[in-house]
Amino acid sequence: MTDVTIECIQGNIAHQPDMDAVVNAANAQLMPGGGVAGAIHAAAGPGLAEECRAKAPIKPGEAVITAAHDMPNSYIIHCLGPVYGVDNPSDQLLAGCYRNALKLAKQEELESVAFPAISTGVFGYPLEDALGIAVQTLREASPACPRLRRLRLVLFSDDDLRVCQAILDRT
Ligand code: AR6
Repeated sequence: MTDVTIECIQGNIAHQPDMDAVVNAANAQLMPGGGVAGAIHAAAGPGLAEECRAKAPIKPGEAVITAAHDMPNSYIIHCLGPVYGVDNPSDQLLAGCYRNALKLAKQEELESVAFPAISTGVFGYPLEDALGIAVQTLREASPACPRLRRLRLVLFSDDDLRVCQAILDRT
């Protein structure tokens, strides 16, 4: 048994000051973009893009970790989600993002990590399917991280939050 809690909230992934790390729904070049990547790079400042340059590119399903720069967290974990229906098998690549993010959390002995709904914006992954994979993968992988206590899924809208809460309640 694990005592890792998984919660979901409505909010902005760039404003989660009580978490050790936040996860970026990155692009392959780890550069500023729209959505989550735009919000995180804006909050972290230009030092983040500079650090990212040496770590890019990454492939769908992969994750890399950087400092959080001007953000109040200790780290940012950058995941490249699959473009739905283009990067295949999309479900396994999406699960890989969450699994690889937790491997980095284990390596850095993190206690808390906040995730956005990776791939469900520009990359087009249907929200309910993506969140089902997120919850299942986090539940499967978190027992291997002895220091981990809290996982948070940060949804951008109240509607998305309701979908996520229903998945957490029934699984
Ligand atoms: N906080 C929490 N969730 C957010 C935020 C935020 N600040 N902004 C958007 N979302 P996306 P992807 C939600 O497009 O699909 C970027 O341009 C959003 O409603 O950020 O993995 C990158 O540069 C959606 O549910 O990520 C890449 O090129 C989810 O977060 C590409 O988009 C993910 O939306 C990555 O696409």
